[in-house]
Amino acid sequence: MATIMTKKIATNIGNAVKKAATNANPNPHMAAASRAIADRIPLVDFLVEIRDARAPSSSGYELLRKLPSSAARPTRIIVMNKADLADPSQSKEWMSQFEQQNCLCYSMNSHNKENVKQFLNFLQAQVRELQRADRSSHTTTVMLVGIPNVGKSALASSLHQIGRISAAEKGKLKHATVSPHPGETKDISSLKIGSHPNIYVLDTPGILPLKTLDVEVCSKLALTGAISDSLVDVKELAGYFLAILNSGDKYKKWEKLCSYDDGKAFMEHKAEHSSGSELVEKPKRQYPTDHTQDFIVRDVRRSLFETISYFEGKLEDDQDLTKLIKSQFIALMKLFRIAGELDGDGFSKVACKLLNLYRTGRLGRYTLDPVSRDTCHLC
Ligand SMILES: Nc1nc2c(ncn2[C@@H]2O[C@H](COP(=O)(O)OP(=O)(O)OP(=O)(O)O)[C@@H](O)[C@H]2O)c(=O)[nH]1
Ligand SMILES: [Mg+2]
Repeated sequence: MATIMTKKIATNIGNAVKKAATNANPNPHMAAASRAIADRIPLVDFLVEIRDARAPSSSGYELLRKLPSSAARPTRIIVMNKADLADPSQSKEWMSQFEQQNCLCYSMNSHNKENVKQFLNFLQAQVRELQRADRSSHTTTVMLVGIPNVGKSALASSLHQIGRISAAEKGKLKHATVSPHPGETKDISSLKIGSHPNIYVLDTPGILPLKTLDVEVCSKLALTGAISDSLVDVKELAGYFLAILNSGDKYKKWEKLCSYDDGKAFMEHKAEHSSGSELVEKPKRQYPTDHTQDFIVRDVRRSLFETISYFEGKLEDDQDLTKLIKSQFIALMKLFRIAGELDGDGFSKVACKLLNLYRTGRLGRYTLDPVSRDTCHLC
C-alpha cells in the first residue's frame, strides 16, 4: 500500500536527484560509454539486459529505446537479477507479464552458483539454436547491458568462473570489478564463458540518463542503490524505506523475535489498548526461525516491529507517519549506540546503516514496482 506520504517522500527524493544531476558537470565517461555500447550492439549475437528484480520496470535500459529502428538487433534477453531481494510472488507475476509480451526473460541471483550454472546452460542452448539456424560455428558474443549497480559485473564474473571450469579452460581467471557503489565499471571488458563453441561475455559500464527519468523512478533507483547516495539526503532515503515498511505488513513476521519478557510487555500493552473484544493470549516463548546469526539484524527487526506495533497514530496521516519514522530513527540511534544530533549527523549514520541492511535483503524482500496489467513496452 503506497500512502500519500510515501509518494510525497518519493517525489522529494526524485526531484533532489534530478536537480543534482542537472547541476552536475556532464559525465564524459558515461557519454563515451553510451556511444561505445551503442556502436557494439549491432555486432553482438545476444544482448542481455540486466534489470533489478526489485524494480523490473523502473530499472529498464533507456539506451535500447533510443536506438534507431534500422539498427541490426541481436537476440534480446531480459534478466531480472537480485531476485533474492525481491518479493517472490511479485517476481512471478512480473515474469509472466514479460512472457505475455513475448520477451525472453530470466529471473536469478548472481551470487547463487546453481542459478548461474542454469543461466549458462540456458545461454548455451540459445547459442546452439542460433548456430543451427545460421549453420555457422563462429565465436558468439553476449553483451551485458543495464543501468548501474544491477549486477552486470557480478554476473559476468560468475559466468566466466563457472564457464571456465566446465570447459576445463587453462589460464588466468579474470575478474570484473564488483562493488556496492554504482558506476564502478568504466570500460567494456570481455570474459570467456564457454568453449566449443567459443562464447564471450562483454561486461559494460552502467548507463542511466538521470535528467530524463521520471521523479518516482529516480527515487526507487536511489533506494535500490542504482543512483549514488551522494546525490540524495540519506535520511530522506532511509525515511522512504521506513514509509514503505510501515505501510506494508512484512514487518509482522518479526513478532516472533520479541523475547519472552519483551513479548509479555508488548502483549500487555496490546491488551491495555485493545477494544476488549479481542482475546489476548499469553505469548508463547518463541525463537527466531530463520537462524540469523546476526544479532544486530535481529535487534533492528525487533525494534522496528515494536515501534510500529506500539504506535497509536494513523499511518495514513502524514504527520503521524512522520512521527513514527522519527521515533524509529531515535530507537535505532540508541540500538546502534550512535551519538550525535537528532535530525542531524546522528540520523544520517542511522540512515546509512538502515539502507545497508535493506539493500542486502536483511530487512525483507520488497518489489517497488507494482505489476500493472497495462504496463506496456516492457521490453
Ligand atoms: N543480493 C544480490 N546482490 C547482488 C546480485 N548481483 C550483484 N549483487 C551485488 O550488487 C552490487 C552491484 O554489483 P555489480 O556487479 O558491481 O553491478 P554492476 O551492474 O556491474 O554496476 P556498475 O558497474 O556500476 O554498472 C554488488 O554489491 C554485488 O555484490 C544478486 O543477484 N543478489
Ligand atoms: Mg560493473
